[in-house]
Amino acid sequence: MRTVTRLAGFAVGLAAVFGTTYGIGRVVDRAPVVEGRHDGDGAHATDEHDETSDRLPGGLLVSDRGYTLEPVDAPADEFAFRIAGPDGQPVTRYDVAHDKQMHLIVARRDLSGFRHVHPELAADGTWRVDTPLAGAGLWRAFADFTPTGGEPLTLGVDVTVPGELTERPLPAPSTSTTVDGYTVTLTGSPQPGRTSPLTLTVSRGGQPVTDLEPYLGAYGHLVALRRGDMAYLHVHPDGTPGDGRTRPGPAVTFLAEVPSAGSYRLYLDFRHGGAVHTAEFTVVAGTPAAGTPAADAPPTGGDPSGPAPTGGADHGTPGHGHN
Ligand SMILES: [Cu+2]
Repeated sequence: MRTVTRLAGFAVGLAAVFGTTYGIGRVVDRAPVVEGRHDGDGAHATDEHDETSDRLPGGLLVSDRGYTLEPVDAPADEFAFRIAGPDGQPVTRYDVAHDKQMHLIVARRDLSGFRHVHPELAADGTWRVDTPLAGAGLWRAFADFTPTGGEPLTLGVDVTVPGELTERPLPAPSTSTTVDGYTVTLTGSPQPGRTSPLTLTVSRGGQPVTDLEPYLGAYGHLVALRRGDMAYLHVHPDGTPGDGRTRPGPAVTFLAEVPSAGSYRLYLDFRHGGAVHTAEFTVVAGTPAAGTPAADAPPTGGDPSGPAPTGGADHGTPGHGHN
């Protein structure tokens, strides 16, 4: 009984927060920069908004800048899609980025089941890959590519795999994880609105791994997905193999830009021993650095989901009266 009541209250709180933040603030503010809604020539542009900085994070849109991600019917053991270009025709020419013309990332909406694969392009513009969707659930598929003559894009589409749905809770934030016998530790704390270095350090059996193998043009490839909407963040490696300063481990540094406070799931792909391994972390962006006063947040401890929604929760604060 009590749980039900509390959940109901939580849902109402969320609705209120989203109504305010997204309904009024974000959507209206950002709508003018979503390409395709205006077929004008920029007459609507305002001087106050720099188009680049105003763009949404990647992966939230199925269609952006005239390009649309279109899933294609495929056998059950295959995933296939096309990218339709501004002329409505499938795009067949792509630039290589991070060693590939197309990066396909899939994850369930609960941020479990992450896979990063590289489909094959057919002459008619259809991309195909052995199905990366591992089991039932609500999946998001991200196509990360650069059409020749265009700019880099990440489009996202929902894909449902029927079956019994099991919601997996987001693992608690952690700075260390293990995968395939490797231990990976994370240092650095992403801060909203600025470029933050994140360093991942790989060891095995207590020994630092100093012979990581290049993978996708770097000693690691990092993807970050935001909890709540699966915004897909571009994270750039700091340095490339052979540049004279970047070592093949044990530390790999990335530069991450997170658009907001909140929880993110990080997925580090690294190659060692001829195989690609994926280490996963939950991080909370906007966590004050050590020594910084934590605003007026009470020391509740234990809620890994980040700052509580504000506005309405501060009853009882001295001096906060009602009219
Ligand atoms: Cu890739």
